[in-house]
Parts: sequence; structure tokens; C-alpha cells
Amino acid sequence: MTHPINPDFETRCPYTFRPLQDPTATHSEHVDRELPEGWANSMTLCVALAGARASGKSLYVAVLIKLLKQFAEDLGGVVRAADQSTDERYATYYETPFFEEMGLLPSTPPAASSEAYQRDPLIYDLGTWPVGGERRRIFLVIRDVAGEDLENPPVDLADLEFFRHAHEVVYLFDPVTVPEIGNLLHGIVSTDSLGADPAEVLENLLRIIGPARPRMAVTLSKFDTLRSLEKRPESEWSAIMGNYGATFNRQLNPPYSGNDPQLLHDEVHSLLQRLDAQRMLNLLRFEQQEGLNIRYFATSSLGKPPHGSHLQRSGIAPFRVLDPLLWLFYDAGVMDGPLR
Ligand SMILES: Nc1nc2c(ncn2[C@@H]2O[C@H](COP(=O)(O)OP(=O)(O)OP(=O)(O)O)[C@@H](O)[C@H]2O)c(=O)[nH]1
Ligand SMILES: [Mg+2]
Repeated sequence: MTHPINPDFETRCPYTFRPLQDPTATHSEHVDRELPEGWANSMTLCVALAGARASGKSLYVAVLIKLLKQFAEDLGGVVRAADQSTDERYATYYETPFFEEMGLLPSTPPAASSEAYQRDPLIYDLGTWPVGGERRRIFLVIRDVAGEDLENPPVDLADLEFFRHAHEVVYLFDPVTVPEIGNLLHGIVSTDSLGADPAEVLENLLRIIGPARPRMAVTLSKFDTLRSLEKRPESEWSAIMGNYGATFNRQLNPPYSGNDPQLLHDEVHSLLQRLDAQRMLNLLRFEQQEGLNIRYFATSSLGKPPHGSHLQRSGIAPFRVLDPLLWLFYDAGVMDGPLR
């Protein structure tokens, strides 16, 4: 399948997400830094995570990278860290605590803090793929963000300006923050350190983004929590989540095409209405009329609630984690079939 190349997918600075005037440069014109090896004329896909504190951003990143590597491998490709710093930071802050020690991750420090490891992006070399009839080296740049920075944005927004230049913002909505769901899950899911109201955080994010138009993947995170409500016959959610014909009850079988994306989009929109997220949906509808490209998703990084501060012994069963990225890949025309 061929797709038109979106002129937007040019060579960008991975540190600011801004386009490079000279796509063959080895040094960024926006910050005084070298560009990773092989950067010249590459296609840079820029993705930023967003959401309240504890909405699941960092665990999403931890799992996403593993699944992305697997996905590329299945297509005959290889995904590698583009620089040593990405390799080290992913290992230290995501892989070791989560996959090796089977623990959860500490809250991401605000960007102004000296410990803010996420000020540097995670940069991955997706290898060389055919795009619209030519072969291009593709890099994916991911920015994790501290929920705290979006709940109480700093006066000086310089540290968050990259949002304006992102191709895609993956905005996580934690269903456990909805009082009705929190009450139903009392004792099963910890509601001790929940983040702020998702609509408020979205409003802050939209203010940071301003007139820029990154696509927005509005994603119901921790979807395992909603799915577990199927076993609560006393609640209306039992019938909703027990609908086995629903797209949100099955994994996407890549490629990202056909009816599945649209069905999921419509179903998650209905779920958000049922979750009393009307204010958030109204904000999004307004932005959509102003040209923001929005799609709804549902994901679970863990597949089941953690056991205290650790993963369950049976491990994780991620659900639809790649979908928000596959949306971008599909429109950019990359990784949409086996590598030949
Ligand atoms: N049940 C369930 N819980 C999850 C899932 N993902 C995250 N959580 C829970 O949410 C908590 C917060 O996840 P993080 O990924 O650290 O959240 P964050 O958005 O990075 O939070 P900040 O760094 O504070 O902005 C975890 O410690 C888990 O308890 C999931 O897929 N399912
Ligand atoms: Mg985090």
C-alpha cells in the first residue's frame, strides 16, 4: 500500500522537534548540540506524552519501546537506540526498575528539577524503510513528561515548547480518576495518589500548544481497570464491558487500516461520554473545529492491576499499546508492511 508523503515529515531537530532548515546538517541550528549519527535527510517522527500525574505515561513508554522493537522485528526490521544516552536512560529509568525488578516507576520529576532525565528525548533509529517510493532512514523521538508540569505549568513554558512542534501528542486519560470508577474499583486499584482532573490538564495542555496543530491521540489508559468491571454485575459497566463484539475488547491485528481504527475511535468516544468526560469532549470538539486532528484510543500497559508496588508475578499483558503510534506511522507511510 502506498501513501502520499506528508511534507510535514521532514528532518527535524530531536531536541526541540523543530524542522531543520538544512536537512543534511550534523549540528542542530536550534540548540548547540550534535545530531545523532545518520541523521542527514532522515525522516523524524516526533511524539510527546501528556496527561495528569499517575495517568500511566512512563509505564506506557517502558512497554511501548519493547513492543515497537518486536513489531519492527516481525516486519524484518530492527529498532535501535540512536545514541548512547537513550540506551542508558531507557535502561536506568524504565527497563531495569520495571522489567527486571518488576516494580512500578517513580513519578517523573518536573522539568525544572536537576533530576529531570526526560528533558532529553528518547531517540530511536527505526532503520531504512520504503516511504512513498524512496528509501528513508526513520527516527522516532519520544518525550516523556512529568504530569506535575501539566497540572501546574511553569510560568516560563520554554521547557514544554516541544509540544507545539510534535507530530503527535499521546494524551492519557486515567479512568480511575472518574469517581464512579474509583468507587467501583475500591480495594482493587489504589486511588491514593491520583492525578488532577483530566479536563483541567487537557486545558493546560491546549494552552501550551496554542495555535499549533499536532495530532492528538486521546487515549483511555489503564484500560484493564474498565475491562475488569465486566465482573461487577451490580454495575451498568458489566454489560458495557461484557460486549465481546466491541472493538475495545480485542487487540488490533496490524496493519492499522480497515474498520478497526474508526470503530475504536467511536466506541472510546462513547465510553468517555459514559465516563462523564463531557467537558473534555467539548474542549476537544472545539479544537477539532479549529483543525486539530483527534483520534480516540484505549490502552493498557500492564493488562491487569499491579500488586501493591510491584507487577503481578504472572507478568504483563499489554493491550493496544502500539495503536496510537501506528496511526502516525500509517499516515507517514512507514512500517506499513514487511521490509523487503
Ligand atoms: N491497572 C493499571 N494500572 C496502571 C497502568 N499503567 C499505570 N498504572 C498505574 O499508574 C501508576 C502511575 O503510572 P506512571 O506510568 O508512573 O504514571 P505517569 O503518568 O508517568 O506519572 P507522572 O510521572 O507522575 O506524571 C503506576 O504506578 C500504576 O500503579 C495500567 O496499564 N494498568
Ligand atoms: Mg512518569
